Amino acid sequence: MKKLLTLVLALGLVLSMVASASALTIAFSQIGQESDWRTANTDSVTAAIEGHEGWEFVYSDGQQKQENQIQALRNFITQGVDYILFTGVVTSGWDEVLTEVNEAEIPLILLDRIPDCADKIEYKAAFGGDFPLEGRRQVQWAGEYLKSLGRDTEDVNVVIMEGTTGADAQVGRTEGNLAALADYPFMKVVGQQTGNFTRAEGQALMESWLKSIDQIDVLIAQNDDMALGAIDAIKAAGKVPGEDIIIVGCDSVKAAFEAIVAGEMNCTVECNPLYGPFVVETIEALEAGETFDKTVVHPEEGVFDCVGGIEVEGTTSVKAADVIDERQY
Ligand code: GYE
Repeated sequence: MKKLLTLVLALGLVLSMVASASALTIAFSQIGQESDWRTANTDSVTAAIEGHEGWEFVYSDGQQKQENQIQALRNFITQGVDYILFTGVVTSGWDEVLTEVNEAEIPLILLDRIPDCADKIEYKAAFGGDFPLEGRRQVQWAGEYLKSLGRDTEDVNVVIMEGTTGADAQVGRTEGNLAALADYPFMKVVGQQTGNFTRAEGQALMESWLKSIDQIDVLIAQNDDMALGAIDAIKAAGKVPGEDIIIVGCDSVKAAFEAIVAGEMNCTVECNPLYGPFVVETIEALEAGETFDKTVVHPEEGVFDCVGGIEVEGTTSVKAADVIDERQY
């Protein structure tokens, strides 16, 4: 009897050790809920972690405020979580709090918008879009499409609707937009302002541009939500989106595919938000003792449009109508 009891106790101890070895608390400081991209990103990470046996997910929505995110990171430290996933609403101002994360020795994984202090802090892995490339592809698509229409002999007026000022995705895409414009001298920038990555602000900005700028031929919107908001403003002004104004978005969310198929939008450059599988694989590998270098891993991204076959840097566009059914977000 005594032997049996010892055996049962020993077995219990082993089982609890196994359970605690795989039990992890993973915290995510997310930016907010500004776009369809963000929703897909949050859903992907949440599902992947919550679906993993033994892993607990702690989520914090920063509601677009840096101070909320700083508070969330400090709370994660106090709670003693096992991993922190972080994307910052803007690029600068994270040095102090991320140093605190390092001092607490909580492994940090950078996602999406990478902070500008990345080279000064410790992190285990980083994963996010190649924003300058996405920005170049937006302009290259518009330039090549205009050429295919024979419109490279006239002046073409372009407006650039930027994302949240100071966000990595805005900084990188703007840099890419402007760099690529140098190759298309017939494209002239007549407006450049932020629409804050939201549908409502994209609509309001387009409304004001349509009132103040005589001729707008192309809209480069740094995300699809702003492009979709702008479409409403263009329609309200009695113009035909996708025809009177060529519209290029970014992200490749399902709603943009629908707008392209409906003829109201022309192109969307992909920025893949489905980070869940990457996060799980990375944490599993880190737990198994693997290490990664500090370069940012970029997801594979394409370009989807109204015609297909337009050559941009590193890829050829695919007609959105042909692949809309496979779209996951
Ligand atoms: O493109 C936009 C979102 O940081 C890549 O943020 C992300 C961007 C994305 O609001 O829709």
